[in-house]
Amino acid sequence: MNTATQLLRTLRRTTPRLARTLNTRSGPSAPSMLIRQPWKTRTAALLTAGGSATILRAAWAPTSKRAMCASAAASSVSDSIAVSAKPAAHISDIDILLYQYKICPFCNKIKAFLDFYGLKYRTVEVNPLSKDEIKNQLDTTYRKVPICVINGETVCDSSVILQTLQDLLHDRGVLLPSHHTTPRLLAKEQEEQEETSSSTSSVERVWTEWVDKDLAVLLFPNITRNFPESWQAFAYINDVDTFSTTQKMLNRVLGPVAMWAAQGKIKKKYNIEDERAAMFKAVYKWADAVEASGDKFQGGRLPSLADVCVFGCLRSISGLDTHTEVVNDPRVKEWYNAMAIVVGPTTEE
Ligand SMILES: N[C@@H](CCC(=O)N[C@@H](CS)C(=O)NCC(=O)O)C(=O)O
Repeated sequence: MNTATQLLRTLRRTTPRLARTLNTRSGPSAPSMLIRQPWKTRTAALLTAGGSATILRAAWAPTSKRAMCASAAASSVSDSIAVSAKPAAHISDIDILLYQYKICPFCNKIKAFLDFYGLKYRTVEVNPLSKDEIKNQLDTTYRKVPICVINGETVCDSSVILQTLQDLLHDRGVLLPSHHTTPRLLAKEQEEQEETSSSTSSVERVWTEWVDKDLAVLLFPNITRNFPESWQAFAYINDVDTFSTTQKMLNRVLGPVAMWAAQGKIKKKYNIEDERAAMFKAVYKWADAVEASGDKFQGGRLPSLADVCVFGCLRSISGLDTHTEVVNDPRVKEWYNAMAIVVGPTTEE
């Protein structure tokens, strides 16, 4: 049974109202026509329709949202309509709470994955100075973010969180096959790897590791090159409703100072001389990989897991000057904008 059939069955079982709507819809209206296709094909077909696409989250969105999206699409002057199906948007039995720093690349990698699949989640903004939220609310000695509480289980480290989420989505039949890089498959892959030197998923794994080890670590020194930049990077603190005025004031002042002071140490640790040159070298390495695919994404017509991770990593510094510079680079812009469409805005609640 293919993924689309499985999904449709699950959907019919779990959301009878939507099932009735789908079953009784007469004629080949766009959503009903699309929902019968594998979401993979559907998204790809629409993504490659070209032009400035409008996202119509019709297939998996609740009725009111569907109506809203449909009218937005209808009033759009764009030359094509892309339906970005969110294959996991109907899954409500996975409870996800993400402990994060808003500008943490590892946290944003997870958020991009959740947004791509349409999984709903809540976030807890961690006070970077005290880390009280982790200390008071979680039973762990781990003191970094992201930490994710998934169905009551505390999972630390972005790569472990990602694997846990992949497993959960795989079990529900909604994970893109190319996004399945869990250890369960790794053993098999390793066998295959002995036969073929570059399987798709081993390439995927190399890139996802590259995001953590190369790209993510380059962002920090690039957003803290001087005090004004560090100040800008900590501006988000003002918008954290859960922080008291004192917490905001302390973080607003001490945060940028600490970040600026740490910049040199980080550069030394990772052997970075010219952070701007190093970041663009990394970003262009990625642009080369996208170009080599001959399509919109590194994964081809559909984003690979690496596409999602790189995008999340870069989105972490949204609103900062470095972000503007990177995403407006002619070698990055088209890919980034296409990713922004497929990942969509955050489904954070
Ligand atoms: N390997 C970890 C790295 C996480 C990490 O380094 N997070 C940083 C924030 S971007 C952190 O929490 N650093 C400790 C601190 O702020 O004290 C992962 O992938 O989750």
